[in-house]
Amino acid sequence: MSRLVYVLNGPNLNLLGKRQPEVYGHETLADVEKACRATAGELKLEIRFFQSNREYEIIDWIHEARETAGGIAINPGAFTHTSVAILDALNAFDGPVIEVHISNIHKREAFRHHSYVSGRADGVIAGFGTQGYPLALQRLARLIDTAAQK
Ligand code: CA2
Repeated sequence: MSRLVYVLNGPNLNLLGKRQPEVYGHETLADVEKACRATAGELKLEIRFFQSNREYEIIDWIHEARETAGGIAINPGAFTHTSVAILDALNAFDGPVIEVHISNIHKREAFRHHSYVSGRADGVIAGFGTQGYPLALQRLARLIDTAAQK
């Protein structure tokens, strides 16, 4: 299985570290990408790191990942709670998928408690702050290694 992992980020995550630090912390998305690249290096993973405010772009990256990648880490942002289209795209991806949320969505408003993406994700990380991203990569590396041994 490919050791390429897509790290996908949904709408408004480009504002990370710039607004609402009480909810999402002080780290920017560039900081998150840097941390992911460091962890990926340790795990011998290659990563492609993307953010978009457009649902179709996230779907297109998932389709691209079908051809190239061994795993996906995804923070779908608010599309988590609305997007059957992203769920459908993930259902067409064969490798492991880890869903990441910076905040603990279960401690927040009721409309954030349901995730369409969780219907496909092999694991969900929520409320670990931006530390959740490197943790997701650790889990993906383990799942990719295990699949390679079979
Ligand atoms: O906790 C998460 O990671 C979320 O996926 C973030 C989404 C939210 O809609 C989900 O319910 C939970 C929102 C991302 C917006 O990020 C911002 C960051 C800084 C300032 C404003 C928005």
